[in-house]
Amino acid sequence: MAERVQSEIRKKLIDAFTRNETEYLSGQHLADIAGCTRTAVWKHIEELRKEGFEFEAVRRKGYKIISIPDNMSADKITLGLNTEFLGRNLHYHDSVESTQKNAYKLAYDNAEEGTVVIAEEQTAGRGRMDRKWHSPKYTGIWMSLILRPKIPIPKAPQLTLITAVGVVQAIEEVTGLLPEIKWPNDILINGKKITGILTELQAESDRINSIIIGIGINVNTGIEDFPEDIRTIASSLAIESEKIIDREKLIRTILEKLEKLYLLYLEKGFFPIKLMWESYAISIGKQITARTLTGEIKGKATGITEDGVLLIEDLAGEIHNIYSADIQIEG
Ligand code: BT5
Repeated sequence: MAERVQSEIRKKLIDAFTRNETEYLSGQHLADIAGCTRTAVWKHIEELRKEGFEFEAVRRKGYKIISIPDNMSADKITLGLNTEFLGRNLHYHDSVESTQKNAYKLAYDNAEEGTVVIAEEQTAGRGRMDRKWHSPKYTGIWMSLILRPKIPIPKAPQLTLITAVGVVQAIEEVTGLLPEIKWPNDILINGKKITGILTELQAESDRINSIIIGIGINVNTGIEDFPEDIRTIASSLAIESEKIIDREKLIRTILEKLEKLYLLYLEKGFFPIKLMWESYAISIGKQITARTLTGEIKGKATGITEDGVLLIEDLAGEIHNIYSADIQIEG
């Protein structure tokens, strides 16, 4: 709680500085805005300096902001974040093994719902089934979110689809690009993978304790940043739009879209999300091959069920329910 109050104060201060970039703001004025003492204002400014913010301090006039750092910071991300709970408790790291690992620990220690872990780099980023997720420094968004929905365990995969819809909406809004979803967890642009989503559970017997949603987005990644083996299948928002994208703005937009969708889901169930998801899905109506742990199924993807399960109709007209697989689109 105390941490939350401190970060609220800090947000109010940055907000005041960035709205009045050309003016000096007195210590007292800042203290009034932030609802703290002048000593606390001074301490926060020192903390911000350590994060790379630059201020000019002039006796009797106060402080003026000179520059904001290039790398991301929890403060810059949450500045102007318009959510109720998602991302309000935000843990930002320069480098971690995997944000999933940090989020797991936080969830285990009872972190509040909506807690988010973000890192500039992952040294052991993971995909599904322990595959590698390549997460080079300063180029992407590598983040994990903690949610605690009161839903039965079999419905947990729906969270992957909700997340995909939120990420697609946010990418559309921030970049103008039109991404598509490949069931269950890939977001593609021009057929190349931009985003992967990894949904993991902490559960006790039949009760979900928390759902950890990992989102990896190639944002300002250059083609040379990808290892050889994924260069032909992966791309980034910057490559596709030929522009550098503001990562913090994209993170905020994702958190905002996702919170809205999540609340809609808790109130109205999966149906409205299913309709949105289908409007972005590329695999539906196409001939696909689904590789599951038990074998390969070829056929036409006819849709998804209320629970987010993929339906494939094979050549014999038999319908298969696919809970987890890698999909290849044949045409
Ligand atoms: C995924 O797995 O697509 C889920 C990726 C989730 C990553 C996030 S980042 C934040 C959080 N922390 C983590 O440690 N993970 C999550 P899957 O469908 O299994 O796809 C993995 C495959 O994608 C790999 O085998 C590669 O072929 C390919 N791949 C690896 N890195 C990639 C990248 N940066 N961009 C595109 N494709 C990549």
